[in-house]
Formats: sequence, C-alpha cells, structure tokens
Amino acid sequence: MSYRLAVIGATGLVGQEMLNILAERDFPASEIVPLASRKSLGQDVMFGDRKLKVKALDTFDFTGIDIALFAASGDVAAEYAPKAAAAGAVVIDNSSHFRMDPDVPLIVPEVNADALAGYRKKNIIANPNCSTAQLVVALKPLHDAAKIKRVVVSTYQSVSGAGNEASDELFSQTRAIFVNDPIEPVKFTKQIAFNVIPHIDRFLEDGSTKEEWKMTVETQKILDPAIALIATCVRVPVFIGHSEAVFVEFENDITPGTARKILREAPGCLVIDKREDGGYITPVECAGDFATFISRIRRDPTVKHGLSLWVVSDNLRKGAALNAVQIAESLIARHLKKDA
Ligand code: 2RA
Repeated sequence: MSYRLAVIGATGLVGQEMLNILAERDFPASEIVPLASRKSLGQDVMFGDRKLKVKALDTFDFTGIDIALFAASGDVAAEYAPKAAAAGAVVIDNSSHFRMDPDVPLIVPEVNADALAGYRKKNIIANPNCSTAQLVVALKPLHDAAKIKRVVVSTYQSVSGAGNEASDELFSQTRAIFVNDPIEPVKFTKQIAFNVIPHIDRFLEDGSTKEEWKMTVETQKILDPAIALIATCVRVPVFIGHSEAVFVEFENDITPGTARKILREAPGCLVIDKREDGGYITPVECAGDFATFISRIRRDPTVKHGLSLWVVSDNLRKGAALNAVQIAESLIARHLKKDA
C-alpha cells in the first residue's frame, strides 16, 4: 500500500522540509517527484539519503500522482493545483490561495481532521498559515474545555517564514553591522538585524496587515467562527521558530493548573512550564522539532475567565511542511486507503 507523490516547490525551504519529513516519518511513498520552475531544472534535492533530480513543473503530467504537495507561491498554486487535481492528484497546498475557498477544507489534523471529507469538492486541501497552525493546536484543547470567546495574540515571527532570501538577508545584515559596513534592506522594509518589524504581508484598509487578517479568519474557519481574534504580527531577527504571546478569554472558568494538565495530554502539544530561570521554551530550542510548545501558562486577571500563554513552534515544520505531511497521512488513513 504505497502512493505516488509530487512535491511542488521542492527547492524552497518548505519544499525541502516536506521531503525531509516524508523521509523521517517513512511516509508510504512508492515514488516522489520533486518539481520546480525551469531555473531549478536538474538540481538535486535530498529525500532521506537519496538524491532526487528536480523536474520542470510547467511540462509535468500529474496523471498517476496520488498526492501533490504544493510548497510554492499562490500564483503557482492558482495555475497548477487545479491541473493536478483534474489529473486525479489530491492537492495539499501550503500557499494562501485556496485557504478561504468554501469548497476547500483548511486543515490542522489535531484540530479538524473530520473536515478533510470536504476535499472531494475540488480535490484540493489547504494548509494554514504558519502562525495560525501552532496557535490552533494550542487553543483547540482549551476551547473544548472552557469555550473561547476572544483571543489577543502578538507574534514574533522568524525570517525563514519569508523564505531563503529573507534568511540570507538577516545573516548578511548582521555580518555587515559587525564589520561596520551596513547594507540596505531588500526583502524587508527596514533593517531586520538587531531590530523588529511590526509588518508582515501587505497593509489592509483598516490598518491591520494581511498576516494579521489570516490569523483571524483562518482560526475562525479551522476552530470556531464565533471566536473573536486580533493579532499583531511582528518579524524578529530569528532564523527558525515562530513565537506567540497569547491572551485567551473564555466563557467558563479554567485555572492555569487545569490548562497545563489538558495541554500536557493534547495531541501535538508539549508543555515546558516551570516558574524558574529557563523553565520555558525559546525559538532556538524548537527548530527541527515536530511539537507545538507551550510555556508561561498563567491567569489573565484583567478578565473574568482568562489565561495567558507562550506558544512556540518550528514554522517550517508544524507551521508548514509537517502539517502538510500530517494532512497527507490523515488523508490516506481516512479516505485514500489502497488494497495492501
Ligand atoms: C511569514 N507566515 O512568516 C508568513 C508566510 N510564511 O512570512
């Protein structure tokens, strides 16, 4: 029982992480086809200890592919995901293009795997934004226990969320400052080295950014449309790992101790929460891990039933590649069973 997979955008940070995770989790793949734009043609990518040659997306025939994992831009997804779906491949798309399409399920398996059944409408499944994925993994068990009314979240997002070039920019800017030869920002609007930038994606009419809008609407689609959420999304000089300061107001009471116990037993969650030096998670410790880490669980005394949390996860893994592979695992377990 094995499946033919294609990974689109295989040479990017998320695409390469998808290949790594497919190998690490020993996904039942009979074949994996790495696809990318013509400029990457012939480039090698690693799948476990095997080297795979990248093929051109623009001429690839998806016939016979069971699952197509897209780790490319929204424009690439818009053009090629429908073609792959029409050829019979179930598409799992990491871009934002299809996330709010009512005929496309937006999935975090620990939260709403039942919604996967909706994939048959367009043969497309959407992966959420990285900052949303880790948030809903932490919120889901607490919502089930005490019903969330309102969430206020501030994010501290690593540069790898903006891709290879953004990571390179942090490195080169930092080095340039040390040698007193500063360089102009390119990927970011302002200097990112030794700085923070309260701006991710484009500004909207109401003064929020599209990244902040995504966190609201995606959380509502995945978890509960009744949840009110406001986010401030900030880029920080960290290479991998998104962190989030989360303030949650509930309908019903829930103590920090109860929340800690619930989260300790919740799927995908790992609680590191000691009220002592170092008793909490930081981004550098989450890189390469599958878990969504939760620390600093404490009561929020400013509301009747409130908690404050610190949530950290590897944005390339749970925030993108891991979640996509977990969707594929849920898909084959629930809907694409093959005779042994
Ligand atoms: C970012 N969430 O961090 C966006 C896209 N990955 O840049």
